[in-house]
Amino acid sequence: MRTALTAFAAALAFAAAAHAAPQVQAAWSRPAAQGTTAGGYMTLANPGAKADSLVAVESPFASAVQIHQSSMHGAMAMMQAVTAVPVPAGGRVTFAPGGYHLMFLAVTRPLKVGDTLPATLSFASGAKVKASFVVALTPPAAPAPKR
Ligand SMILES: [Cu+2]
Repeated sequence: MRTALTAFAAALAFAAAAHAAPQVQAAWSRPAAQGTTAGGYMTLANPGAKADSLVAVESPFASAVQIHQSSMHGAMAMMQAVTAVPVPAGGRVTFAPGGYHLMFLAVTRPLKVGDTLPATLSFASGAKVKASFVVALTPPAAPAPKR
């Protein structure tokens, strides 16, 4: 009984937290050999009325996950780790090659096209959002109107 009540309370808390939590859309990663680094790309949407920031990412299939930002310095592409990515209220942020991206460090298994890579995204608001990164060679197509 106690366990059931605890689970119920947890479900309520989750529902409340999920209400305005940021959403992860079109998450994908690229194929990678075991032990190497895989990039992670997605769109973060914030349906809430308050700005939020992505501050951490964890995946059971990576020894660590870093948040990076790529930029061009003259003709050289550079990337650096960032500690937070702001997601404006009612806005969205795209993670894509050449811009913000996740780095799944030392993946614990080979990533092949069609695999999914689960991850948990933590936000400054305290929201924790689960996502599945689909391993693919190209970004997932925009969702078709009737599917
Ligand atoms: Cu990077």
